Amino acid sequence: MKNHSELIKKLRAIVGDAYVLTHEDPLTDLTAWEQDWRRRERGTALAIVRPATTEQVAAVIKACAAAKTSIVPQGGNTGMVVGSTPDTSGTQVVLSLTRMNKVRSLDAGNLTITVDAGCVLQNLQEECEKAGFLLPLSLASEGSCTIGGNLGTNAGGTQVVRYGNARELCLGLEVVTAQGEVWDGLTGLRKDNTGYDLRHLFIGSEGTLGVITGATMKLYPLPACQLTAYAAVPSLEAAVDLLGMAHKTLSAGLTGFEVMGQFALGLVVKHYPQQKVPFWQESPWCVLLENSDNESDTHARSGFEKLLESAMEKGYVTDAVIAENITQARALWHIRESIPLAQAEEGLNIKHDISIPVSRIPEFVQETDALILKNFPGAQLINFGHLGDGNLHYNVQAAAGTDAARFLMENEKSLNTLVFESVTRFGGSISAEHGIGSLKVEKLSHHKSPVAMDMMRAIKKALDPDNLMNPGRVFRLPQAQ
Ligand code: FAD
Ligand code: 2HG
Ligand code: ZN
Repeated sequence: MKNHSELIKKLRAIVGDAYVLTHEDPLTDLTAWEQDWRRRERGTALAIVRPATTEQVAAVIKACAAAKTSIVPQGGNTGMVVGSTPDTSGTQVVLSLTRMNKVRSLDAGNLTITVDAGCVLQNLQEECEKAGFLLPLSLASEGSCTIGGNLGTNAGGTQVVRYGNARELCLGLEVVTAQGEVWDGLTGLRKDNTGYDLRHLFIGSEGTLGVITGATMKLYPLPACQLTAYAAVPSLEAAVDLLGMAHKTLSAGLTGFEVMGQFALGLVVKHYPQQKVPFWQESPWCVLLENSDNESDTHARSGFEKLLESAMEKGYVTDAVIAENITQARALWHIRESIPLAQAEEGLNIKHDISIPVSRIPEFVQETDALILKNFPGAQLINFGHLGDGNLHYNVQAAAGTDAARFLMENEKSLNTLVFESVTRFGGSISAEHGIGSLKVEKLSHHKSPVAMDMMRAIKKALDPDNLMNPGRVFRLPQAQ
């Protein structure tokens, strides 16, 4: 048994008593740090440690490394795959970055912003907008997720079709290594071919290689207008055809293209009846489009009108609305963003965050839906997501009126196998944007080549030989004693 009290004493000396929370005081509620967003698992931490500076992070990691105590980096704790909460051993330190929430600098000429990793995404978007810039990373959890978590998971969201995911928006990182050394890679350079690009190792590594403490992100000029349209489409094939047409008509103006299945929209109507959801009863699928225009609202509107008229002539769209103003646009986006929340209200569910080449999505869905319904009669399919970049949230819920917890216990493994095998047959990925966390660890090695797995393990061993950084996430390795 390790002497944890010595370590706790050291941690308190580094960050201050108020910023080390433990179970010693039975009145301290650690749920916010120990329970994952989806309520899939509840862990028990040795301590929650909340540093305020990079130097404090480095000192905390050094102290933990010396005590061979593992660390779970945590941002907003909005992750979908149980990657940011401790296990049940009571021996892990949760390193929460949320006190590190300062903008360090904004370089208008270089179109970059350099920030602390604990900055909440929405606060950053707002800061950038005030300065006349767009930070084009947007997800429904933006009110609480952090830029460190976004980079740790290589988050996607709703603007990937135009701007790429978090990786593509990041020009530099500051990282504290597993040994407690600080790597300052906050260059802001768009070109730098001086050997391996270490930034890309840490992005998407889910806290398993080191702790991101700062980041330099790309900015874009604010568009003159961001217009939203919402369309009913008769099939997924038609949605894909509409996407192709939207690329041609709007070109780089196409900054969002989301798809929503009827059952998913029905959940929003059920749990948030105050929301007006257009066309959902008449159409099996609806699509949300965003057109960002550098000229004017009139120009953006005429682009959308041209697109939707042609799409209706071709039969790709059966009905459509273009938001008249910002309030209407927000209401339409709110429908889309409410789907995960409505699903959470509905209860436990199985999530598949998958990507498939866009052209093959309709065939994938048709084939996989049929297989699921054959093998799990009555299962309910909640299908929605970022069709513009080939990412579906292909979720499954227990049959109506049945026990969701029991359905998960009895079927989750075999259902995942069925879906992931189908994903692999269609040349897709079993995790498009949420990561592997704990929930997909067992599956990863079945869907990545042994060569790729060996290289990943070698990188992990080289950077974190004692396996102290978020152990058990992405893959399982023997734990240091
Ligand atoms: P956390 O949940 O705290 O952590 C996530 C992972 O990153 C963990 O493995 C953690 O150890 C690691 N990590 C956290 N901070 C650091 C750091 N500083 N250094 C190193 N590793 C770190 N995701 C998408 O990609 N697209 C979406 O559209 C999307 N929509 C969502 C909608 C809702 C309603 C919710 C609840 C979640 C959604 N997510 C989405 C998932 C989640 O919000 C993202 O994964 C987000 O990037 C996580 O950020 P976070 O700060 O909450 O990270
Ligand atoms: C989204 O796109 C998120 O809304 C969550 O990635 C997806 O709940 C989900 O399955
Ligand atoms: Zn998503």
